[in-house]
Amino acid sequence: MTARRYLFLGLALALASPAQYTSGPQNLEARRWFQDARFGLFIHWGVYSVLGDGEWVLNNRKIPLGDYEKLPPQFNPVKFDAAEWVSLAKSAGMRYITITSKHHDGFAMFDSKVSDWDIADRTPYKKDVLKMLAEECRRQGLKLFFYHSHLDWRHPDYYPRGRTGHNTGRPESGEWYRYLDFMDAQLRELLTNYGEIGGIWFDGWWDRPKADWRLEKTYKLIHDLQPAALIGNNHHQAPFDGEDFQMFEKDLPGQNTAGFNAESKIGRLPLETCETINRAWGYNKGDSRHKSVQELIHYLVRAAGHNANFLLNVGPRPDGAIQPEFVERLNQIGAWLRINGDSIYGTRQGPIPPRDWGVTTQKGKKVYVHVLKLDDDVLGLPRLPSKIARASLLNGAKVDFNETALGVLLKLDKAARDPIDTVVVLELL
Ligand code: H79
Repeated sequence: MTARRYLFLGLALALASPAQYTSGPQNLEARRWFQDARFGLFIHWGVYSVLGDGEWVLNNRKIPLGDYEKLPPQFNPVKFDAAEWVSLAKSAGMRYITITSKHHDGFAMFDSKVSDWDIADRTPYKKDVLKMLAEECRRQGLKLFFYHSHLDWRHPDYYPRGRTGHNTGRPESGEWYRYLDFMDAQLRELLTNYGEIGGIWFDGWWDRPKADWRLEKTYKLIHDLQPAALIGNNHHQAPFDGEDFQMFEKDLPGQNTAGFNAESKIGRLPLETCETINRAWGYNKGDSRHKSVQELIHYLVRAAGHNANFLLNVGPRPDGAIQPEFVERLNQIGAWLRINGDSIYGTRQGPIPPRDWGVTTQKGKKVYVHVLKLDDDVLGLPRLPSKIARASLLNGAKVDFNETALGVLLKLDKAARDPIDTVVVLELL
């Protein structure tokens, strides 16, 4: 092609394609904050919690909507204490909370004026729990994000239906764009009435991957209302235009053990991975397979080594209490972070990519080598970008090392190692 033709093609493309999203300084600053934060609390809480069988119960048990509508009158979380939840997150070392404003059942956990399918109108509790949490987060210095489901198993205008939510007894009709208007109206409420919000964590796009979700309009609404709010969408694809972070469900970036992430190409945005403590997101009373503290810390450390945040989930009970198995684990992770936090907060992925033995993180000239698994008393590393000035454990104890043209050997005697994570600090020249 001639240069003129290229120019013409370029012009045509520029005119045909909508303006690309460019994030402004407040948003870029919020992204840096987000990456530095590294650890957040995910909360799945809704009227489904009453049944204690996870957040998918409406769909899984094929409950007719008329029956499901009997749940809100039973949802009365008299033990809910926003200060207690936020303190728990804080003592776990978490820097933000992401809570379900609306899950796939469509129930708004806030006082929505555009629907009566919400906590204020349908439950004896009546209070707006998101408002209480937003105020408490501000008081205690945590950021609050909202998980918001695109997918809606109850709204009559969520039509044509997607892959799920077919057995709730809705008429087979509806106005798709009216549904999108409704969703935008609720998002406007969430970004207007709760002060500064960390961002929106979308889910459920995958229910109708071919639908016109009008994301551009929705994303613009959010960014116009709050330029610093970060948008992420759990669509399991490479990031779309207008998004500010990329998340991975139940997998580290690049992995696909849970089967959701076959198409999740890693983009250039800040990354986050989310995981449950037992197997359920929403409260599941029969699920007692809780991951150990060590497993959860390893997940946090490996996430940081993949340059990703870790969003760890709890599903509170319908009465507002968080079960002791969760509380215990969160407190123990917090105790670990109070000692080892320098190697996690404010770091980015280190110079050596994730390995079987562990990962590296980095902050300035400090490389943190997280040794999670080691059979011998020495660990061999490939050459680093510059020479090592000093090697020590986080508590200051010296670590012997041998640096050659081939790489670095660290001497890590069993007695000096930590059963969870031996963190070696390499200060580079
Ligand atoms: O909120 C939690 C879950 O309820 C939600 N995301 C987390 C954070 C979630 N929804 N769905 N899933 C997780 C997994 C869904 C899997 C399937 Fe499908 C939906 C299997 C079949 C329909 C998506 C669409 C995967 C295949 C097709």
